Amino acid sequence: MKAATILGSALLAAVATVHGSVLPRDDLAEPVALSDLLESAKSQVIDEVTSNEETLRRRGQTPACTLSKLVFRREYGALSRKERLAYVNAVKCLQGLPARTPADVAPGARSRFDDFVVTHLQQTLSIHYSGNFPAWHRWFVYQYEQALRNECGYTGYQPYWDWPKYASAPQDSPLFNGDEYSLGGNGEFLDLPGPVIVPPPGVGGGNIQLPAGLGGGLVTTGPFANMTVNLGPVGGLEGVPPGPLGGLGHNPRGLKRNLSPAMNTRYANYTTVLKLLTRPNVDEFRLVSEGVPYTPEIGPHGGVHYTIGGDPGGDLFTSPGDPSFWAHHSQMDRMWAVWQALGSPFGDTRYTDLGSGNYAHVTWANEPPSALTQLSEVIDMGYAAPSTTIADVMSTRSGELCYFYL
Ligand SMILES: *[C@@H]1O[C@H](CO)[C@@H](O)[C@H](O)[C@H]1NC(C)=O
Ligand SMILES: *[C@@H]1O[C@H](CO)[C@@H](O)[C@H](O)[C@H]1NC(C)=O
Ligand SMILES: [Cu+2]
Repeated sequence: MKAATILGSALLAAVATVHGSVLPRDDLAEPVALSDLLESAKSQVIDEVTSNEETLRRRGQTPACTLSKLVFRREYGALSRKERLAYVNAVKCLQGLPARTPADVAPGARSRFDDFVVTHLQQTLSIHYSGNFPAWHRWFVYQYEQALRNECGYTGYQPYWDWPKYASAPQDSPLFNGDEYSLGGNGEFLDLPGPVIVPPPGVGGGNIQLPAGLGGGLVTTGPFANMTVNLGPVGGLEGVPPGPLGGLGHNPRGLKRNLSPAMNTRYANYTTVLKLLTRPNVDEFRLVSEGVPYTPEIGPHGGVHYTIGGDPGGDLFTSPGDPSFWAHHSQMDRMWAVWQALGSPFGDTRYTDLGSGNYAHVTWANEPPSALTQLSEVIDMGYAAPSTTIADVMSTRSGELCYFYL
């Protein structure tokens, strides 16, 4: 049976599950429909790469992405201890390499790791709630993975954080349990009230009260205990004063986290993921993924950023300065890549359509009103890495890219 056929029926079954109110009774138990969708997406991608390869070879051309070159990013907990340690050591290596960002651009940038933080920080207001958001972050994560591999000898791929898997206790997950194979533990428990999100200046909306986390203080366990954060914060959480030079100055301080099962459960459970993957078009996909502007419905994107919380994790601008950012955004990219693959039996518009809703423009939630984002738009990596265009990264099997997710 062709994967497309299997896919079609699995997708219809999953949609029927969602619309027929037979939703999973427990948001924390993996629904069968979800594993069907994930399997279908994978078969679809393998079919696509195979047939594309055959077509090109018949024309005497050499395909860039072939089945033997296709690599799979894996869930953090699915990596062996040795693999997790190799990843952690590569991140530490990047934090030890000299920055390429000139000191007059960002005196706070002290490492190659910081180069990526600067690139994100400088563009925050044009790469979130905008048409380039998914593609921009796809290339950002890919280039970080490339830096780990090419500059730090890492031989694996960027692992992802399967949000719902650990939703009831992220602090006990392989990512955050604080053992030597984790990305460091939670911050010390400070018994703080729930954090309050403050929208960036010039952007609409009021403050949003979030549920309390289980930490708030310095990370004291695992490989990133006592890690120094150099850049930011810019602002974003009430009561966290901004750093010098709009966050680009040197502001050394310890990494803080505020891991929150309440946030994770509320914003990124299995129901959320199933809902996300069954959205019929990109505008609806984005509204689930990033939430409804200026409401407490902040979607799994924001929900998981504030599941990490703390400093710089709770700062929209400087969040890539927490090493767990990359596993979160790898999962963001996984959701997009899987959703794209699930559209194939109905045509391939998911690889070209940037939508037309509020999140499809060049400004943050189309405020002030602006043009629709174009596929030809450049994705600027600043001093961190080479730039590209949105069109080049619309598929994880196009241009330089040749990966998918297990
Ligand atoms: C972190 O720093 C504190 C205080 O400087 C020190 O007591 C502790 O041993 C350090 N922990 C690690 C894991 O390096
Ligand atoms: C699970 O996620 C859905 C959609 O994001 C949300 O409406 C629901 O309240 C969440 N469940 C729990 C137990 O928080
Ligand atoms: Cu971002």
